[in-house]
Amino acid sequence: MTLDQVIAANRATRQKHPENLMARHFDEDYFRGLDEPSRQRLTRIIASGIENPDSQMGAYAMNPDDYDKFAPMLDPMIRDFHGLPVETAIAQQHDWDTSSTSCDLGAIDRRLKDVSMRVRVARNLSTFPLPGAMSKEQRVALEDLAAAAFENLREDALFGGRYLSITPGSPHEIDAEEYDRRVGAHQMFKDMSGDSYLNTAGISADWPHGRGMYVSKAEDFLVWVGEEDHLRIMAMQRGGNLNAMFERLRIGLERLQDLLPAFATSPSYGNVTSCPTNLGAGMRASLHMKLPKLTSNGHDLARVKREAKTLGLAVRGAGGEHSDAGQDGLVDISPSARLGVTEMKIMRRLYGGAAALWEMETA
Ligand code: DAR
Repeated sequence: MTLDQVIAANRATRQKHPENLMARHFDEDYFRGLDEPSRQRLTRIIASGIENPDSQMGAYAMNPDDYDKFAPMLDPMIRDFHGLPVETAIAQQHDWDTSSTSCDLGAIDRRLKDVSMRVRVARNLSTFPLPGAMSKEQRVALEDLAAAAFENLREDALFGGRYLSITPGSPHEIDAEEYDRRVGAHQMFKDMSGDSYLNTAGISADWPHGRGMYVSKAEDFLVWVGEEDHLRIMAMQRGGNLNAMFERLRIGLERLQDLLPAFATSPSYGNVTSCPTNLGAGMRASLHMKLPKLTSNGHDLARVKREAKTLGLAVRGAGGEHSDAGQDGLVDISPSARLGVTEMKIMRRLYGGAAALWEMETA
């Protein structure tokens, strides 16, 4: 796209889609003032928000240093999304001390002792471009690095398992039937090549090369390779004890950190991720709850979204982004903030928010 086409597209999007944060914060003078190589580089970062005007954020970083190099454009969008004041310095902190607080939903109500819970962190290796700018060879090289690291976990008491690749010809390749089964079990990620946002960002390019998933024998520890970030490391379980799940993730993350090149981080934004919505802790913690009263039996999420927002929570269907509520009003709730909050703050917010929604549901 030419300079004038980018400017014209963003002027139109600002009118029709005010929620598109990239268009909202697009600074025409800043963009004109860049040299041509920088303008081309920034155009790739914001291409998804230009081609998909209904985007929420509208940008994906292509290289770990994009957030620092293009801070005049990206920082205002990041602060707007994460609710951070313009005048304060951002300095992401981390706290994984699960012994400091007890968050067991089963202790609130026995009906909450067996909910589906998941917590994941996004990590990118500092030695590669981010997924939007990787070549097919780089995607496969990164997968090979990850698979070699997983070999060290195969016989581990807590995390022993196997790597399942969907790269054609990989020594770990699984067939289409097992891939579909793992997607149906909400373990493996779906075919990304149908996602317009990821396609225009280049993140789904070369599908399915360089993609796969490590899964523990207990199926309570998974690592996605080559999805929206290089790695999505997650713990999951049915239960109510958030502490045990976070602790398993903490230990698993540390094991992988010792086996891989350094993760990409920023002094301000903490863990560097493809999408600015995941910066900071890079963490999405969620659980599924049946809230038939608050969702009018799953037919209307307006009230539960409104109530959840006051608790710092986002609500979506149990089938993932852009899905509807399930049977009996089954919804996925998760803390919205990921930047400027620690891992333990996220765990406490999920626990407290779930307890408050349950109280409204059962009042
Ligand atoms: N298409 C992106 C989605 C932002 C949040 N979800 C992610 N990163 N999976 C948008 O800007 O709307």
